Amino acid sequence: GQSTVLGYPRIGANRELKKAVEAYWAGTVDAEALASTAAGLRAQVWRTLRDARLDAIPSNTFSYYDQMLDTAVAVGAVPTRFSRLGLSALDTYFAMARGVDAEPALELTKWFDTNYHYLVPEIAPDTVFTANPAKALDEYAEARGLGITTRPVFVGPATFLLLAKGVDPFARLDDLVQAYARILAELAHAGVGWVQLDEPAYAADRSPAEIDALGRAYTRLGELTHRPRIFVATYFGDLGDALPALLDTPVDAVGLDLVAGAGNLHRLAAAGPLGGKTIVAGLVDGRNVWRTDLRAAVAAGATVAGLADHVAVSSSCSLLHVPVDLSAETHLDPRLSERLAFARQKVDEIVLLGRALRDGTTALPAPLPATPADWRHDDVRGRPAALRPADRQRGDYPTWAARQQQRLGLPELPTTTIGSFPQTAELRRARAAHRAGSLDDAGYASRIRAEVAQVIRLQERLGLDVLVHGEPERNDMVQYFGEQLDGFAATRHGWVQSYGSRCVRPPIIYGDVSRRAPMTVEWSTYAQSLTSKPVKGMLTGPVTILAWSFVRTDQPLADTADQVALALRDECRDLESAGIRVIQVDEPALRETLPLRRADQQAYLDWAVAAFRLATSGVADDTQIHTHLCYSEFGEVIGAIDALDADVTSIEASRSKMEVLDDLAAIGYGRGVGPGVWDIHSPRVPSRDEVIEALRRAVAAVPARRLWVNPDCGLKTRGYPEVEASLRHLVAAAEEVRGS
Ligand code: THG
Ligand code: ZN
Repeated sequence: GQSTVLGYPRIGANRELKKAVEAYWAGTVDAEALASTAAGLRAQVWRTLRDARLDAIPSNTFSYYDQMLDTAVAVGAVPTRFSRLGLSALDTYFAMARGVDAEPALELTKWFDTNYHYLVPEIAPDTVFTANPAKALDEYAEARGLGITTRPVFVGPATFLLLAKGVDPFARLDDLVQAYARILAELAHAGVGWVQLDEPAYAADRSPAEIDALGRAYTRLGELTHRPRIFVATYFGDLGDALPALLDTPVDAVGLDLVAGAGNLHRLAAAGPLGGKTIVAGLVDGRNVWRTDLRAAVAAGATVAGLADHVAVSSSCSLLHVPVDLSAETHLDPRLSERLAFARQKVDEIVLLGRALRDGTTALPAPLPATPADWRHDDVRGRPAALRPADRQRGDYPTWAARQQQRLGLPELPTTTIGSFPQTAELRRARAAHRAGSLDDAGYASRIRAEVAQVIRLQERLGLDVLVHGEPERNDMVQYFGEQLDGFAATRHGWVQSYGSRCVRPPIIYGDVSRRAPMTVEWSTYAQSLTSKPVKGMLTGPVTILAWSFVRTDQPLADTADQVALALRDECRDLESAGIRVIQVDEPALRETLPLRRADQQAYLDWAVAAFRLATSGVADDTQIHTHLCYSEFGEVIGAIDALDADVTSIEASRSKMEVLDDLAAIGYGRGVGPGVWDIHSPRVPSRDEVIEALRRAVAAVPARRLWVNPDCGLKTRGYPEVEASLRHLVAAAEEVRGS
């Protein structure tokens, strides 16, 4: 079998792309310097893949910001609101990605169930699709110049439109396919032998009409006489009925995710003769960091070989979703690193698998020995089994709400914030100095305490009712807990692109999770010691901790979630004993982790809700539990939000004009709710009158005794001047509406 990958990280081993792009935005390097850094990064990737002896190498997987945006530009889908700005091609591109004064950016949203975010193309009825393959052609030529033949990659036309917004974009598929046909002709003209078109949207539920349209689109493209060979890549799950539809078209290769979509193998077996097509078997997990069980993978590859005339081996999806190179992680426990594979190591696995399938004699490394005994914590493993339903259950809401109110003595429409306060440059410097060892533990702690004290004073001065400590000690809301829990490992360089130039460094959950010591109690109690107002304890929930980590695959997610939940349950109890009366457990990832297929969603929601309840139900009735969700379109998860059993839920609402309150009312949600009255995603300061208007709308939808007043989300990305002004207006508005 041939070997290939569907895509490779583009950020560089040391996030060189992030630094270059941000420097260009800041005006400290020009377009030429940016272009030359980018070319260097591309050359590095191609050479790496060639030197690893990968047979087929992708190109056009580089992007200054996002591959959906690149495809939008390639098909001429640049909204007139950007093209009319009269900027250079590069600045028009960045205007679409980030907005400019006069024009907000394209919407950013999650790429399927991954942690990557793409820009949503805007397709208007009058959008004229054109063929602009310049970027792909340039990269192809650039690689040829290095002696490397590549396969340009684009998002496929069906997925592109299914993810776009506008008036029924998918109805424009025929028009769009015309533009792809012209792109393919130009590629063929330049000598391109293969092109890859990605259609991950078909791993989610699709209507028969959408599946027919996929078949029609690729029949049309496959029948072109002047084209490269076409490889349609699918990933993130089972294709279901879309698989036979795709196999029925005259494309040359079809890629299947055999990691997230084990059912694809059965479908393939049922499909009958494949007419000479190559099946590209995605056998190496592109979304997690574990070494592949190569013997099992070879067996699956051999099954595919028995069904198809030609088999190639690849990653299950683009390697964009894993860190670049494990060899940079020199500090990890060797018993852990020998179990890991990042993008670079996955390429070696794929090459080995390709050889093994071709000649059948390649010696494969032995499977790993059993997990080290000290990664097991029998006390932790025993706890979930000993749990009873009562351990995930609080008392009777109306009774406990009254007791909480008695203890907290809050006014009607209590004001609060979501938890984080601005992370100043000085704070970041202190954290970096502490990490580097030039600031000792005591010096760092006193720096953090000073910050907490300042944040408490500010909130008292503003007159907020429930205060927060501001989270100055946290880099990231998952990383922070990962660093303190057993069973988690942190990487030093394991960056993964989240969106644009922004990256995250997800921790790795490799063993049984347990809490060595209290994680947040010191900071929360210090903050509480400075004020008589209640200070909220701040924790990240079990679902979000799992969603933003690389998770072990040797036990069900539900079990790992319960282990994390038990650690948080102990933390909640410790906060409570230390005098903290309100605890917020954030679950911003609850909705984004929802499985793509409806058939899998209930099982997920069941364990997700159960884990949250396990984390939060160990406290006394008069300790108030809050949760925060970073969005307002609940869709399938709205029932689960009610089932979380939190006393107060804060949500994003300002952009949707409080409509979310009607959605909550419709399902009979009857507890506290804090609809955000200030859109913190924008640097604008809302006026007092604007906040009053938002509050009046909220009061019309929810009885005032259940309403809280807060911003949409945490304040860590904002600056102090705007935070202070906005919170002043927020408090004044609450006072005004309380009185009326
Ligand atoms: N933490 C983690 N995952 C996440 C989020 C998070 N996934 C979804 C969402 N939030 C993504 N949002 C962001 C927002 C900001 C940044 C990254 C993802 C960011 N990163 C810094 C950068 O790239 O410069 C690096 C931060 C650091 O030094 O740790 O700004 O909140 N886990
Ligand atoms: Zn939020």
